[in-house]
Amino acid sequence: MPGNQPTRMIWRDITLFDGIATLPAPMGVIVAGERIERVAPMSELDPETLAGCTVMASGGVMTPGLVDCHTHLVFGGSRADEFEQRLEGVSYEEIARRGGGILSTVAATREASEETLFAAARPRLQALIDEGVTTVEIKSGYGLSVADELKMLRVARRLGEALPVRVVTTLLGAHALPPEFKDDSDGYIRLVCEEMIPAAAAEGLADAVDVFCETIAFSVAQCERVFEAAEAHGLPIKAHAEQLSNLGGSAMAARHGALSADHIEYLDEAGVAALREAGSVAVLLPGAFHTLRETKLPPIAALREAGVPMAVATDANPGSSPIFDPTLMLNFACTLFRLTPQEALAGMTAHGARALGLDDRRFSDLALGRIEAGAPADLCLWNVDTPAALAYAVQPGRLRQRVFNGEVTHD
Ligand code: DI6
Ligand code: FE
Repeated sequence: MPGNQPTRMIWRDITLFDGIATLPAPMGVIVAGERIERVAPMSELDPETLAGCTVMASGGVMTPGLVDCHTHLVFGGSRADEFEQRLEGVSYEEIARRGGGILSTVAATREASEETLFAAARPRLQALIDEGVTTVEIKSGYGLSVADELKMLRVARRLGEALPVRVVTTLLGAHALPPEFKDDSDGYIRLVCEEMIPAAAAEGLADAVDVFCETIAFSVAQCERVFEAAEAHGLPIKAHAEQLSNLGGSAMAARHGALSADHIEYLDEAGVAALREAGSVAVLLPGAFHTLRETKLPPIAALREAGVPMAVATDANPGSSPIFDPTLMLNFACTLFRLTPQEALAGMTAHGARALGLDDRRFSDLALGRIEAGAPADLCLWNVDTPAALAYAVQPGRLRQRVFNGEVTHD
């Protein structure tokens, strides 16, 4: 081998969705080591260049590795019993009032050891990986005490060490009010601000801080206190907002420079404008919309018109979105929310990365979610004819090759 240059790999004659758009020509993608070295039409690659590369595949559709920017993959227990109750007509809210819902997962998560949580989450994450995910965000939020939130975040970090996937962690201490603070939600917010965030920051366990801004969770003012504490520790912020009602949580989050506002079925014009001005991402979660049989659609046309980037994620969690299938979300985003297949794909690649602050050099030296020279080689090759076909058919098992950080993990 000449010198100590890394072995080059080429995917040739492929149809390329680069994270934003589909490139029409038969394309070539060359990977050297952990990075993408070159992306070019086949006609521009001379014989000498081609001779220096190992052909990994010829033909097929290539996309960036999928980015699932919103999950709650680490949790104890199951809520299959509540699913049955809901089918019998008991509402999500009524189940919550009976002490079920999020709080039933909190009880099971507190009970579980780190080992148990890890063992339960691993196959969920493996399912995402096997369908093309190379970057995943994992939230805490079912511990709701300093020790149990840190336990969840530690499990999330360990998952990223054990499996070939980038894990981004988010502290969601302000997810629900734990029973021991039943009549003192301000007291709980103080705990989040004064103990939980500092502890997570000190141990380097959280990459961002999230809140649930909703009538059944925390007020705009309480969420703002959480954001101020996050800022004091240099942590970026995001919000579950406008999921069940319009409180203005997204606009407040945008004023604080939020990476994203997530759910946003009830987002109004002012909220759309605030996201646009802040450059925040609108994260769409069609799995929760589907599971809760929502009827209020997020303001897709207004977001599109304003140029707000739209991400798509699974929201994988035991209650409102027990769905561990990223390509199904591409289909749901189109079928339920009327995104174009290209928009849905951008939502699970370039814009998903942006919702995590990983699309540019603001928070890291990665440029994830795109296929371009210099970016980490996180790639998926699919057995489909066109990128749109990935969203069109609901058909697991079409992943032909998966490359994570320059390593072929699936072939
Ligand atoms: N919104 C949701 O849809 C999930 N969390 C949130 O803030 C629900 C999580 C659950 O039901 O366990
Ligand atoms: Fe969520």
